[in-house]
Amino acid sequence: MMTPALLSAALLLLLLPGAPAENSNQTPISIHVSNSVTNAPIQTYSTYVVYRGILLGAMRRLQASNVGFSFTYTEDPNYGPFLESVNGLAGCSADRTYWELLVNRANETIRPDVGIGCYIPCANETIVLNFNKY
Ligand code: B12
Repeated sequence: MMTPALLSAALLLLLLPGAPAENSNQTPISIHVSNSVTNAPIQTYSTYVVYRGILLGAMRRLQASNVGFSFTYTEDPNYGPFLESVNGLAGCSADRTYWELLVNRANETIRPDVGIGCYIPCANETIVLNFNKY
């Protein structure tokens, strides 16, 4: 049984602003668009995923906000969405180019083993969409 003092403390915690990110349902992330083929300047965007939301959701939201970010994808029958183009530049099998998905977190860069439809970003991660060769 909770004492009245404990009960009011618990209620106060629930009402306090700045509740944990999980409750606010917006996990902030950055998206960087880079190009390892031409070394064009990196373009930087801010957006968010909802709690445990997929990267594709954040990319759709960013595109809809008209800040100059656009992308297209194709649907692979086995693996889902394959990122085809970003900001008007498309990967091309004849040139062996594609959009690589990288993630900068803390002091490391990882190359996720899933695509944009499966990757679930963590708070404050930088997602790097990098035009590259294979
Ligand atoms: C070759 C290959 C690639 C090539 C494909 C281009 C080409 N023309 O060869 C390139 C380098 C582009 C590539 C990229 C990526 N790949 Co890849 N790739 C493979 C690999 C080694 C062989 C695929 C293949 O040729 N199969 C034989 C052909 C006949 O079958 P297919 O159905 O036509 O193959 C197509 C699909 O596999 C598709 N494809 C390849 N990779 C991916 C990834 C995703 C997310 C999707 C939707 C489709 C897709 O491209 C192939 C050619 O058209 C497989 C592993 C394996 N051994 O199967 C991984 C694999 C499919 N790739 C994988 C991943 C994660 C990626 C990347 C997300 C890596 C990254 N972090 O950037 C990116 C995709 C980013 C994007 N743009 O959306 C994972 C997918 C797992 C999953 N459940 O999502 C696999 C299984 C490897 C792994 N890590 O386990 N990949």
